[in-house]
Amino acid sequence: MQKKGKISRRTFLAGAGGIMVGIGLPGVFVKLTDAEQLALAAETRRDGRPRLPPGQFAVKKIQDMGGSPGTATAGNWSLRIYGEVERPIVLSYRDLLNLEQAQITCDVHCVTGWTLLDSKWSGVRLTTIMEMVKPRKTASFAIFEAAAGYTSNIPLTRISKESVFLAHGLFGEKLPKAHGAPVRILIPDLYFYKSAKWLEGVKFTDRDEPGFWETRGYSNSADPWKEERNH
Ligand SMILES: Nc1nc2c(c(=O)[nH]1)N[C@H]1C(S)=C(S)[C@@H](COP(=O)(O)O)O[C@H]1N2
Ligand SMILES: [Mo]
Repeated sequence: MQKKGKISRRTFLAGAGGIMVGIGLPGVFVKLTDAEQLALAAETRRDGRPRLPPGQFAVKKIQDMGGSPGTATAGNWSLRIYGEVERPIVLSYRDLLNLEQAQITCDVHCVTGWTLLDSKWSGVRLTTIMEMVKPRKTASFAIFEAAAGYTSNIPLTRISKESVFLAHGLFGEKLPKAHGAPVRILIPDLYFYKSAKWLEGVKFTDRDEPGFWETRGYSNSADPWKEERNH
């Protein structure tokens, strides 16, 4: 199974390679005009990094990258938050909506090359959840568990936790099923495979647990500005 995943992904990458025709991709790219691309190339983020990471191209519409959706609806979804924490909890969708809500406008970067600029998400910050469950000092990683066994992992000390969201809204609407409804994780500054759709659990751990793509040839650290695509 692992081998199969790796190969199909590589074939997929080859199909998307640089030329932006979108062959082999589930969606069709809506590209920027030449003028927009020039302006974008000159843009710098607040943190001083270029707006567009190396080797990426900007698109105007989010791509549906597929995956195995969960069967949960808002009515029966629950999220287990556990592991190296003082107070493990299980949240319903309603519980999540009753927590402090936040919005973020950010860019997301798929390892296959597309970058969606200015995507608008709503949800709950991971830090809000962390205040509730109180991770122990030993908790250095968060593992995101999604439907059908998909997982992703992040180190809690080396990334900006404030921008990590449990997202339930996209562009002012309920998050569509294809993009991870009822709730997905959003980690804007790492390649988008870290942003697990159809989220079911968040586990805090003292040891790293490389996730679905991280164990199939993709980078564990996944920094788009360092082009950490493969390992
Ligand atoms: N559960 C789950 N989450 C997932 C995936 C997946 O296959 N299953 N694919 C990842 C990858 S590789 C990408 S690029 C993004 C795509 O999200 P999108 O379909 O909303 O664009 O979701 C990520 N999260
Ligand atoms: Mo991806």
